[in-house]
Amino acid sequence: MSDPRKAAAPDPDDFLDVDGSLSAEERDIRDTVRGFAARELLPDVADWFDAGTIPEPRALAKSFGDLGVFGMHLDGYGCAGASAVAYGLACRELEAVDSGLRSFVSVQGSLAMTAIHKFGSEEQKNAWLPRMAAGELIGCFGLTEPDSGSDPGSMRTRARRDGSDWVLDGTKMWITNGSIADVAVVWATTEEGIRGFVVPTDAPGFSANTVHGKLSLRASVTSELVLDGVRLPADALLPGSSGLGSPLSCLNEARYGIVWGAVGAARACYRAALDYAATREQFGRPIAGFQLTQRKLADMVVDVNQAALTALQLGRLKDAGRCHHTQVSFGKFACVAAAQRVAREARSIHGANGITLEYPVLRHMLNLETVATYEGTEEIHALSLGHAVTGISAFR
Ligand code: TGC
Ligand code: FAD
Repeated sequence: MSDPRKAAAPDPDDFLDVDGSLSAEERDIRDTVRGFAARELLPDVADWFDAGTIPEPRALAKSFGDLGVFGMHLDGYGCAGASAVAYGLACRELEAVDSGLRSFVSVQGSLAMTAIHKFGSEEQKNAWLPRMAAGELIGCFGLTEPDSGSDPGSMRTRARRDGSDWVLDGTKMWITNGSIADVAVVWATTEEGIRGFVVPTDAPGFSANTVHGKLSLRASVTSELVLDGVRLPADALLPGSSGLGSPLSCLNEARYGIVWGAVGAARACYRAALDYAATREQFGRPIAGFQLTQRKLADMVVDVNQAALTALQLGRLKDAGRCHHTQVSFGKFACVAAAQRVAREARSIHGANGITLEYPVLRHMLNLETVATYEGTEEIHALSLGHAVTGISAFR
């Protein structure tokens, strides 16, 4: 038995040495994305959040493409074919900067590209995926509608056949990257149930309106998509898509990335709070020396590390082909809630400074409101877990 007194003191930034079990290749990917994020994203992200937009989304897409993170977990068609853990690490490092930036990558790779990769024809895959992986084309994923959020099965967007064409009518809402996208993967009801369509955004009848006034995920473009008699050739249909399970299976991929991303946001808030507590003095000493502050830091380091362990375990299960979608729900439910607690405590440790953009904590806290809402709200994932453990569905 090893002697715990001789073990090295834990690193406050990785208390349980979760990253110690990463392979050399996984560590390389982590360090590459972390370095990119520190150089290319962190210096500007507060300004982007303040402005409520990403000023040069095409340049950003190209940089993400060059970095190799778009669809990095997919095989072939210009994608990196990386492991689930490697993809998770990339999400973690991006979301440590801002949830909106991880979202850019999730929507492109885990949603739009995954839908084409899973359900597309060879022609569709060759036409879209290499250029999306390279960041030359931006994709979005339209599932949610104004009246169908948690219950996407109630969607009203319809696709009807007209000769060999398809004609799409409906409205999608809250669509990330909608108004900067070249291609939209749109889910619609047909006579055969829900199917997916690849819609070039320059198709006549397609328009996108940017949502303004968001107080969360401000460094991200969110849009309404309007489909007004959009006529598409027969080959716009994703031939392998069939039923609500098709879009939901794409969501699993994005939710998995969010599990890791939440760890990144939590870690960034915890680190900011540690730094601030060590230097901010009140009553003649650093606030880190007060018992109440230490309790907050203890809660935070536990939340960050438990969330990191959950993410890694899900990644290992996924790489072994054994990750069930309700286990992804477990991760989204647990890790996003942990990140919200950490962000809230970090904000309180920062006092008044914590409400400014000079520190990252309120920005993360506000972003996490979106992260807890999209890709299945906290309640939906609680019900998914409840269903899994009881066998009784309580959704309706
Ligand atoms: P239900 O009858 O339970 O399921 C219909 C079919 O789908 C299967 N299924 C799944 N398959 C794969 N993965 C999953 N996670 C699945 N969940 C269910 C299910 O087995 C069934 O298959 P079959 O063969 O029997 O037909 O459907 P329901 O209508 O009762 O709804 C279930 C519920 C509530 C869990 C689902 O609708 C849901 O997940 N709602 C939340 C909606 C949501 O998450 N929307 C996200 C939109 S995209 C987004 O937010 C992008 S944010 C940007 C970013 O990611 O950064
Ligand atoms: P509702 O479904 O109306 O829920 C409102 C409240 O009711 C929630 O608290 C919910 O948990 C609760 N509730 C609903 N049903 C139940 C139930 N059965 N039991 C208990 N409580 C329940 N969608 C896309 O398709 N593509 C995107 O790219 C995308 N990006 C987004 C980006 C942002 C910034 C945001 C905010 C959202 C995005 N979404 C996207 C939409 C997102 O997926 C939905 O907001 C989410 O699914 C919830 O739907 P809703 O907002 O309509 O809330």
